[in-house]
Amino acid sequence: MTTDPLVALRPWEAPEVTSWGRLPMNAVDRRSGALPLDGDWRFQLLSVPDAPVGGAWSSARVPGVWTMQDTADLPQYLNIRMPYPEFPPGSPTANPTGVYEREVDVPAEWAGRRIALQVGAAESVLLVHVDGRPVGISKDSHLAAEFDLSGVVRPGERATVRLTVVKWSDASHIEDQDQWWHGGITRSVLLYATDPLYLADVTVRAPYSGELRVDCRVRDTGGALPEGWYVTGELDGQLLDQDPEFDRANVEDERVSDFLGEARLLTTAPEVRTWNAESPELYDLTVRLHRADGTVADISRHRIGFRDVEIVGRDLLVNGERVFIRGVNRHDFHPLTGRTVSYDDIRADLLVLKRFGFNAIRTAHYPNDPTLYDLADELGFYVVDEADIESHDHAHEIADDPRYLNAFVDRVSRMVLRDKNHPSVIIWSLGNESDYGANHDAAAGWVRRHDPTRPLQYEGAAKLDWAATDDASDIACPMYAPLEDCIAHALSGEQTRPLIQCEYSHAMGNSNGTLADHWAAIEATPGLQGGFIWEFWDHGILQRVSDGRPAGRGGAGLYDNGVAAPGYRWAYGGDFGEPDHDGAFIADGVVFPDRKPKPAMYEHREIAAPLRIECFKHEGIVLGNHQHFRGLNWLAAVWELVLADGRTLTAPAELPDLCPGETAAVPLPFEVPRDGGEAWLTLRVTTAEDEPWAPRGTEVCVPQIRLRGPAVAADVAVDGRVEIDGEGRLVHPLLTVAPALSLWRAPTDNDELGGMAPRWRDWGLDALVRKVVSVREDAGRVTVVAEYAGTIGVVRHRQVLTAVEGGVRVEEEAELPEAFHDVARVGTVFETVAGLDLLEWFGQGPWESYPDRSTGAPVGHHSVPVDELFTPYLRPQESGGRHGVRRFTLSAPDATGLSVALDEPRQVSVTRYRAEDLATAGHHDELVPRPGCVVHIDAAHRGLGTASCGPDTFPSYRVAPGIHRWSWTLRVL
Ligand code: IPT
Repeated sequence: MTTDPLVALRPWEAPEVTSWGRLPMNAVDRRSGALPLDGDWRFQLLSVPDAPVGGAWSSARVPGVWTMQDTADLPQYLNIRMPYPEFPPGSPTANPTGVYEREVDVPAEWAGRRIALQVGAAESVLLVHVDGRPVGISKDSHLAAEFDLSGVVRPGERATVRLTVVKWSDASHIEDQDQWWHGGITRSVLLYATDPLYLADVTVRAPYSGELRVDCRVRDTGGALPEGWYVTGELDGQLLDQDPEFDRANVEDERVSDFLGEARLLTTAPEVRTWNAESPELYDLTVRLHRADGTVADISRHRIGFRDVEIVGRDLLVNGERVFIRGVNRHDFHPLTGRTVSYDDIRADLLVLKRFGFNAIRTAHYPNDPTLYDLADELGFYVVDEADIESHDHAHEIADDPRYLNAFVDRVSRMVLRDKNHPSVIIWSLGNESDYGANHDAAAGWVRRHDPTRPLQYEGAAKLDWAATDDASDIACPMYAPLEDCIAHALSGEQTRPLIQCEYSHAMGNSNGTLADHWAAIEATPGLQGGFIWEFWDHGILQRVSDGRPAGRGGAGLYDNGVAAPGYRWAYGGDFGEPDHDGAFIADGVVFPDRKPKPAMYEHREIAAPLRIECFKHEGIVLGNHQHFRGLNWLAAVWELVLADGRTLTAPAELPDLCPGETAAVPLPFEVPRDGGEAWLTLRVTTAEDEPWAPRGTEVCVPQIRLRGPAVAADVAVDGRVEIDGEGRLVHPLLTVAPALSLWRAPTDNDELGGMAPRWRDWGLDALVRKVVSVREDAGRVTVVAEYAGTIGVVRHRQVLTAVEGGVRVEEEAELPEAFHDVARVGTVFETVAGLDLLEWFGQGPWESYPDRSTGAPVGHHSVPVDELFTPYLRPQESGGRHGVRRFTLSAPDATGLSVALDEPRQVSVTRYRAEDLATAGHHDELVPRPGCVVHIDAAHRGLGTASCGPDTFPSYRVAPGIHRWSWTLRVL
């Protein structure tokens, strides 16, 4: 039996115990001037929390999870299910427990000062000992815990700090988020000292009006406050006023002042520069606590922003404006360190988000690293700050379990106390996927009293009735709601509060179909204001293939462009040998694990474009400013006239001076040549100057409008021969596999989880059996009729091959019986000889696009090496498609090769992989590229949708049965 009182308490199975000896949370940032304790600590991993600590130490990096370092306990991915069967508050007997220890030399100059230890974050139970003495306990894995060590350590001497971290606990049941399970200390540890008289908290109210109020709470370790103390504040160098009323009430009445130690500072910022996500104007606020002689006892520095957030009717208003929330859900994630992220990591995340048009972040599903909020203030994001509560597997039991009441209120209140001064935080969230119960109402009550300046949201409450007015949510914030339901609600006349989806457009694999349709509806429907895409990251962990271990920090640089270096791969659920896991569902972000943006990001960027081409009228091109607060002077642009004949003409663009919401016509910058066929006008919009989030010249959006439709050019039939083999297949010197009918694609994650792919396999779409019915040859033309048999019927396919000038024209017709009512594609597939490594096309691009995700890909003349066309989604799947392709060439460096002209804009893909190559690989590193090209030309291609978690694509993007016709002409270059 252990004699350690902290261990003997078994706090890991006591939900009522949320902390012991922990200091109250506050908004005074102690990071600067502190003694950092990050680095290598002595470490041992116990198999159970009450095992004796032995003499065998290894070392572990702090901050860092031990699951990504060299220990026996590896990451495990499970979404909803807990990794063990014990009911809350129980935990499994086998319970990895990390013991971290190190010596700390307490500075001699700290004599007489108050000394505190801050542990940035530890999951899931932290026990603190100093020199063998129990100091404190903390739970709440994503917020800091502070402990007063004043009476425990001696300045000028060395102390031994031991941090014991128990992995599984009662708290794990309310930290059941959809992410990797890890264990360890994930944020920095530090020691700091203050005067015995110190600023215990600072609360800033900085409304749009500029009337600043700063409430300060002072403490004295001696107990009663000394006579004569006072607080001053400075806003950008200007002294703040004391609130005389307030001071008198607190200072003159001995009892009140001794206990409360409160002071209030006031000012009105003249000509206030207000904060919003487009122009995040910040002010420096410095609060000083003075001793009676005027000397400074403590300082607290803040960067504050003046802004209002309120709900009026059913609109969420920022500074009076109904802003659109173009949000994303963000975890603290890194492929080498798990949940430990640096300032640079976070900044890089936010720069990518800004560059792709996002203006909001939901800190899914816990308070993120404190730096996130500093940077969101600085770069401009609206933040939904979410408490660390997700009880998914046992949601119903826990929501009303009084043993967890304290934990709910504790977690929500500590988040609010930490983050309340950030202008970026516009909404509090009670957590995620935890049903709805009295524990939520208790936490909601606390927030609403403590911070009436911000709305509160909780999906679990609002989902019961979007129109309710008496629950724990001020916002209807559903997840993955069908668009038609959202529109119907907004039009119903019943709407009582803003509708902003907390999660939508699930970004797993090749996804985010119908995003543009969503936004067209949001922008057109009062009452709808946006949502948060699920999610930012693909949480792939860099893993050594040889021994299956996480690469850890040693993996730095071993990836590029979304792909892991040879010998490594992006691990997802199951890859660490977890007996129970949820596979690739962890890879559902808009960026790869190395933060490389997926093609869907370009779609988002265009949908969020600040400047748009509205239409083309006789007076010119109508441009519109779609921002809420900013003019257009931060943008520069160039016009492009794209002509089907291959020309792209450019002209400088003068952008009109438009206020938000305004439109103006500008003259068409080109004389459009009469010849040249189809014509498109593109505006390439870039940053005019350096922005805090992008250097000058960074592309912001590429709006486009069609000026002229295509001219119809008929192929001229010539006398010639089309060669076919005995099976009626085209024989061509540049093709290694003749053109055949294809109805299948390598299932996307949406196809698999949405149920389409299993159906397609049942139907035999992946292995259609071709049988020639007839071959008829006459004067330079061959007609081949074949049947492609699946298990549910036969698709009749006719190919008419005609010799035309320079090549062969292929006219095709496929007749899909009713049973084939929702197939992946209807089109042609063929393979080319090796060496044709460059694709050039006229159509949408340059990035990947699909029928329901093609808004962000402008029509143009694009050119991309074949190897770069493919998108390396973590679990290989259909990828690399290009929408609206009119013609393309595939060529070798010596310009030999082939060209294909299509009858209409079609979905085309050129990759190194057959659909079955992709469908049978679990990871990208298992793929063996084929030397030639696998080319698909589709008459119809199913949209991507988001059915891996949420709505499927719309019926209009599905492939209907019946007759499909398409044609194309193949020529040798
Ligand atoms: C929803 C979760 O909130 C989120 O954490 C993630 O799991 C997402 O789904 C899917 O990737 S919950 C789901 C049951 C709708």
